[in-house]
Amino acid sequence: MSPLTRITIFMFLVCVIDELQFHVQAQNLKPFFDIDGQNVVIKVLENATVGSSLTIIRATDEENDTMVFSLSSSEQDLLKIDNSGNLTLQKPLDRETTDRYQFTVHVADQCQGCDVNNRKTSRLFILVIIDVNDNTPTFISTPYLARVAENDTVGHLVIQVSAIDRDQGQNQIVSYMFSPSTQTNTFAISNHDGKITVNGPLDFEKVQRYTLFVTAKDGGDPSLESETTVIVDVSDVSDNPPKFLRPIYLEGIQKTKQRDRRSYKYKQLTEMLVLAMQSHTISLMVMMKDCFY
Ligand SMILES: *[C@@H]1O[C@H](CO)[C@@H](O)[C@H](O)[C@H]1NC(C)=O
Ligand SMILES: *[C@@H]1O[C@H](CO)[C@@H](O)[C@H](O)[C@H]1NC(C)=O
Ligand SMILES: *[C@@H]1O[C@H](CO)[C@@H](O)[C@H](O)[C@H]1NC(C)=O
Ligand SMILES: *[C@@H]1O[C@H](CO)[C@@H](O)[C@H](O)[C@H]1NC(C)=O
Ligand SMILES: [Ca+2]
Ligand SMILES: [Ca+2]
Ligand SMILES: [Ca+2]
Ligand SMILES: [Ca+2]
Repeated sequence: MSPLTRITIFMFLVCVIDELQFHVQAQNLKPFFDIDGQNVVIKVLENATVGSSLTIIRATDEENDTMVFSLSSSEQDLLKIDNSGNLTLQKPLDRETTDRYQFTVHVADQCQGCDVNNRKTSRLFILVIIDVNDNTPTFISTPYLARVAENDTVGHLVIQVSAIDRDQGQNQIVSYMFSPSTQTNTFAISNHDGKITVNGPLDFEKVQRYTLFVTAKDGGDPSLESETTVIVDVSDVSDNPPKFLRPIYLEGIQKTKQRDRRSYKYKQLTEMLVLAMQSHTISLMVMMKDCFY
């Protein structure tokens, strides 16, 4: 074999080895996200503490190259990820303000001679904020003022109270009840819609104003509640004309009809005198008229 041939073969081998090395380097694969058991949707309670871990994002590099994690999100500084894929919360959450975020996790490998910026694999994740019962039902217009007529009957709608709760699901469902401090059962309240109705007889001569205390309670566990005052004024209806005592008077006539007129007149006048002392002037005048026609 001539020296020239040897050199040619040597150079050829060098080329082949070079080519092989280049090939191996090109074969170094980018890391990939583990799909198995890794949900794209990450759920977190809205009361999660700042600094707590939300999940570990898992990725694999075939060549066991060092992996570098990074994030991109429109929400600056909300999340942080370290190179073990540990995703941590950096700001407090509030589901009532924002109930989900989208963010992209990038993972790159640091292989020899590789440019880390060109070796990113990316995946979109969604952070879903789960409601916590952190809002109390709030009455819309408090205190409530209502008016009923004293002749309003059982079932008559007095007023509807309403409280809103900014939470979600059971944490938002409000039920209404009279607080223990409500001293009367002249009114009833509908548990689900806050309608207050008349539940017993009203009498302006006895009670002119009722003060009701209403509690609104949400369905959370534990539940939150608030209280409002409902003032119900009773209006007078002229259901109390001066008492005439006519039945007694008529009875008097019946009993004395058979007796002589003088006796009848005398008894009647005596009765009227008694009545006159008890009764209103107007009643007396009516009686006098009845008596002498
Ligand atoms: C978040 O709220 C839940 C449900 O009310 C409760 O069990 C949990 O202890 C709270 N966590 C924190 C960190 O306050
Ligand atoms: C993730 O980070 C949190 C907060 O720094 C830490 O408490 C937790 O131990 C870490 N989890 C893992 C698996 O490294
Ligand atoms: C990478 O590491 C794993 C576990 O440590 C090992 O089983 C595997 O053979 C390694 N792969 C390479 C290419 O070194
Ligand atoms: C109550 O009394 C007023 C006045 O007498 C009358 O106009 C009204 O219809 C009555 N209402 C009821 C429910 O009876
Ligand atoms: Ca790699
Ligand atoms: Ca909240
Ligand atoms: Ca609530
Ligand atoms: Ca909430």
